Amino acid sequence: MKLIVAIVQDQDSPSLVQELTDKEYRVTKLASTGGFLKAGNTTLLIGVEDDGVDEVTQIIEKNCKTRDITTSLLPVTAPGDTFMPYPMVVKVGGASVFIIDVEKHMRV
Ligand code: 2BA
Repeated sequence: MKLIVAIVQDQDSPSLVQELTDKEYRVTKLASTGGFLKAGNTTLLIGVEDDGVDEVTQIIEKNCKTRDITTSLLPVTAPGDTFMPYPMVVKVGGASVFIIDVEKHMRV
């Protein structure tokens, strides 16, 4: 068994969770925050038998789009020791996915 941890954009999570649950995968959805942009994102925990990993990763790929996000969170030093917000475009997504071996899974 594997635990798939997928960090996705909030906009992509409804369709992704819907398709996973329609296909009878079990999903837990957590509200999370990215360390870099400090913006909300969604972390999904998906426990899956080994033979389901490929299908789940395909479903994640299908539902998660790459987007350009403009952030002004990064201050740069300007002459005179003042800080100015500096707009910066970063590409976010589709998804950051970690696939972890599960030693044991119990439902008690
Ligand atoms: P954030 O940390 O808010 O990062 C948002 C996006 O900002 C990243 O998109 C990436 O394009 C950019 N970025 C992040 N750190 C950067 C840096 N040090 N310098 C320049 N640009 C940087 P994604 O790579 O698609 O990541 C989306 C979200 O997935 C991240 O939000 C974070 O919550 C999570 N994530 C990504 N990689 C991770 C990892 N190795 N471990 C834990 N969480 C991760």
